[in-house]
Amino acid sequence: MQEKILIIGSSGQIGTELVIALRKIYGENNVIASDIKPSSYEIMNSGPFEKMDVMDEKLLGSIVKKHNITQIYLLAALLSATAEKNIELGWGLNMRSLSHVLDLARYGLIKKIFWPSSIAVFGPTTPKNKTPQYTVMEPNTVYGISKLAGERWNEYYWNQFNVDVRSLRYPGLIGWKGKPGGGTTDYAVEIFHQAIKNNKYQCFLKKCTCLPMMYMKDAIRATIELMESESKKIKIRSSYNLAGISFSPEEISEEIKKYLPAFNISYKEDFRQKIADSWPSSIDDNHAQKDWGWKIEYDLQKMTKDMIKNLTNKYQKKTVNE
Ligand code: AKB
Repeated sequence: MQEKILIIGSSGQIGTELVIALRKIYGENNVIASDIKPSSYEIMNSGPFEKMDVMDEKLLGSIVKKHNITQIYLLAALLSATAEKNIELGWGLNMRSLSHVLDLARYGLIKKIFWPSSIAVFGPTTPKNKTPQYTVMEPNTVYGISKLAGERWNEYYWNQFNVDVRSLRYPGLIGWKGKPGGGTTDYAVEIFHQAIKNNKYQCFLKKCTCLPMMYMKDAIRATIELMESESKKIKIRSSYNLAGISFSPEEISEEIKKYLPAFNISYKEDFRQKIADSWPSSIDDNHAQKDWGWKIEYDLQKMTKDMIKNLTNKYQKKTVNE
């Protein structure tokens, strides 16, 4: 049977890359992008797009029926920093969107769901280094609380209704195609843009704040590998730890300086420092490795090289076209 995939949140940082990757595998017309606002030029011109607010359960149901959707990747969410500024919307959007999609599977309209969780499910009482899959979880941000609640709902729907839902606890994601929107780890993307454009960057975290991160190419591959694994291999239905690479602003700026020696970083912490301080510094993803064969490819050096190369090209093309 032909899979038909709906990506909710195709204009965001992950959606921008995931839609294109899935269209290459499943065919352009079998991957329907959707968002409240238009997606990238590449997405809008390579396959179907539906304008949709995921809070509108009726509209979601009608789009699922119209396209005979079999799988949903639910990427729409308010991230850690933005959700702290609007706690009602953060909680409402993050929880209601998940419950709408879980119910579509519960009542047999779709077969499989991907839903991203985050390292934000951990909190200040969690062991900071090599944080294990099963540990103390007392998140103290709205985003973290919503992700932990979502994980519990996933497992519940799997146990009670056999809903095939799969999830990853993403670290901070770094890519050159889409920009992140409202997270605490956003600095690790902004730093590349500012280094290439202005040779300087003011970081909103302290120089020694070490956080788990991952290059987008690895994150997209992890997502697709998880979704394409046989169901019996997926032993964890809440969400899998995903380690990535851990570094501080100072360490990434040293790596960038190897390509842009004049680059200068300064530090002025804001409210996001407190969020970062509550998260792990590094993650243990043993279960993902064992259960479905996960293996990371990009380390800090390889990622920095690829980011600088691609972003420099992007900015040069922009200047030529201007
Ligand atoms: C954020 O910073 O809020 C996100 C995340 C780690 O989930 N990038």
